[in-house]
Amino acid sequence: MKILEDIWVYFAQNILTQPAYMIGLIVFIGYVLDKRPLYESIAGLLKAVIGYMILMVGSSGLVSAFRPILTGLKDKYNLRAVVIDPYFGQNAVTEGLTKTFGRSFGDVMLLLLIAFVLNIIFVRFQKWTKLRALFTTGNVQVQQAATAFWILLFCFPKLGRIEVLITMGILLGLYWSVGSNLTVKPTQELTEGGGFAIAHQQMFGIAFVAWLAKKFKLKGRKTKSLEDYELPGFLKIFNENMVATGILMLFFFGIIMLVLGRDYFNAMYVTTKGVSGLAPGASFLFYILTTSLSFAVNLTILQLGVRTFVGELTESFVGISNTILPGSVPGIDVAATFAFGEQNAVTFGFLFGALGQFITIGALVLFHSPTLILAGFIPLFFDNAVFGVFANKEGGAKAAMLLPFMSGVIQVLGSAFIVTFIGLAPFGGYLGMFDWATVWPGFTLIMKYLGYAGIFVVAAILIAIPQIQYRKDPKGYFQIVNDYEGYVATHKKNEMGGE
Ligand code: ASC
Repeated sequence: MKILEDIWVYFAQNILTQPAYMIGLIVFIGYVLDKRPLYESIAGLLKAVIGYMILMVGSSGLVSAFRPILTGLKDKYNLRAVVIDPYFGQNAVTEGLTKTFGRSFGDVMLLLLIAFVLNIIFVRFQKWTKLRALFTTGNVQVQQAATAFWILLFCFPKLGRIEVLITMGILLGLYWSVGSNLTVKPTQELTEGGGFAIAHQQMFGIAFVAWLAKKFKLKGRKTKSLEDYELPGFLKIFNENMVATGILMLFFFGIIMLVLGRDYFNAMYVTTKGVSGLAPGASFLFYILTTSLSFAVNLTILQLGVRTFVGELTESFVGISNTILPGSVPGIDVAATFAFGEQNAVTFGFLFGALGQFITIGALVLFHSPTLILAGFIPLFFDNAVFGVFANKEGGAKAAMLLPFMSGVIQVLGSAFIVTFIGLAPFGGYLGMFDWATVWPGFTLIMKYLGYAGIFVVAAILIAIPQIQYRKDPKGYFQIVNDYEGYVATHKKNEMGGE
């Protein structure tokens, strides 16, 4: 037994929670099942791992450069506020658990095992469950497990270790399977049959945005997408994505950096021992310029990483979906969507989401909210910029501005409510991603007020969702993953016939 447990912990720590190796392993297994030669399977594994590592360079470059700028206001003005960011959320939970509940959650690896096995079983028995996606993004699972643990203890303080583990295993396992399954259609449409779904923190959000964006399409008229705007005169330079991103971010972060002031970045230089921040005597102007332009640099790196591994993943997954898990797709990090769709939608989504968040934060101050929220970079970029991409694809330019804006408002309000309700506010952080500011507060209310019956209600809601999706389009439901071109052909015909 002990040896099995050791093997599992080793696997969970080094592969399951490290998406680069997880994706690499899936690619390898896929190729082996597809009877490719071993050398080709190993080459595929390496390319996928390297691609994912490139993505992480871009994504962590963005996060490490821009997170301190957004949270700087908290340090500078000594604010007591909750930062909405998954890492702040995780730290807050870890710190608060012992102080509030006198407990800690040491069973993450076991939980991931339960959820992973459940997810595979659900997909394997998709004839009944109607679930099609395999969740592979272990890093966010760990963050979500921490928050879910707090929520469960808040609702049911008396639950023992085993009961918590079972309840969480079922609820999170369902949320991961059902959520990523919800993204199958919008992601297939965005990537034109890319062969993957999203496994992240805004899966319900993506399905909702894609659905709502479609309503922006005017019947019988062509809806303008961001790429359809030919800008006149000097504005033409905004048609080039890198230039547009560079200028807009320079403006956006330039203002915040000026407000924070030179001293803040000089102090950062000292505390980080020169790793980041501004060296004494160096030019502040060029520091702002370099930092802001690095947004476009890191975004480009991130996209290169996605392009490197997604091709391998799609090709190799055929081996898995032809053999052990028919009709399935891998659910992967949401950053993968940045390599698809209209590039300016990323920037627009980010900026309009930020506008929504800032205005709402202003309203919290104005109305003396008991909890103040501070914008975090990860929800702004990995929720709202993504919503911009999906909204632009499904509903055009207006949707790409309005929906991320609304998301910004909701992220702040939903997080302010839940973090106050569950008593996490004093610890200064909350996960804050879209689903955790909407769906999970809803689940929390159900469980808090219905008691144990609430657990069954939440599970029943989750189980029902894929059934409803399936009933809307029984023919296309599996075809969209098994044969995307066939799916497009039949649906085009139906649409034309229906008009
Ligand atoms: C998150 C989180 C990250 C990023 C990353 C995006 O929610 O915790 O590190 O988004 O997954 O690529």
